[in-house]
Amino acid sequence: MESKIKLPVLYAIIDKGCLPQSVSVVEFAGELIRGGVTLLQYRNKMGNAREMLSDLRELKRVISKGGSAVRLLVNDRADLCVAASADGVHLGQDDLSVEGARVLCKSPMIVGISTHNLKQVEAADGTSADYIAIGPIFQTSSKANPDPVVGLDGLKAVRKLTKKQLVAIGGITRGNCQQVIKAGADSVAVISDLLREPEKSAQEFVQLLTETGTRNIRLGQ
Ligand code: TZP
Ligand code: MG
Repeated sequence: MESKIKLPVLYAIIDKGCLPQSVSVVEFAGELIRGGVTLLQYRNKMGNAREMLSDLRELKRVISKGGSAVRLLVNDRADLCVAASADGVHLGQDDLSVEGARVLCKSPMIVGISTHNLKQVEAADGTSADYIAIGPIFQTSSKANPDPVVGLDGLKAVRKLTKKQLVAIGGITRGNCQQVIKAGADSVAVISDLLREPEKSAQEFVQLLTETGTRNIRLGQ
């Protein structure tokens, strides 16, 4: 099944557990948005539902105050997505199924799913998911117990299996993101390479990944 949505090239993940203690989720989001981010995911593996809902509501407030077209997705929790009126949910293999989450997050809300191998990608392709995330593409230290690295060749193989929007995740930096798009990803999801100087890093990612950047690497083939 093909995707109805088009994702931006940069998908910024705000992982609360990875932020320095002195930086709030809202401050961090503000910087990312100033740097040109239009798709954010809130990820919090340690917090309880109340804390998560409170963070999500604050995030919604800063996003709508800016009047910008920024979409906010919630990691793992379709219930909190609805409670916070967020734009969608990102599911893992152990969360609600895509169709289970759709009961709460009906289209045009976004439902995305994480996959880690070709079998999971094939299964996800047969669902109503709006996008499939595949990873880790490279080694990452931002995720506990990551699955084996997929690599750029694995990403190319995945690209052949689905027409859905494809998000690459895991170890993606400003130094390797162009190769990832060239290997077939529509979007790159990033945690750590946005943590230091978020506004500047986001700007650089967007610059590298927009048409000029990708055209340059195609011409350089
Ligand atoms: N899923 C697969 S890899 C990963 C997640 C959540 C972590 C990505 O973080 P980073 O710091 O961009 O490698
Ligand atoms: Mg999950």
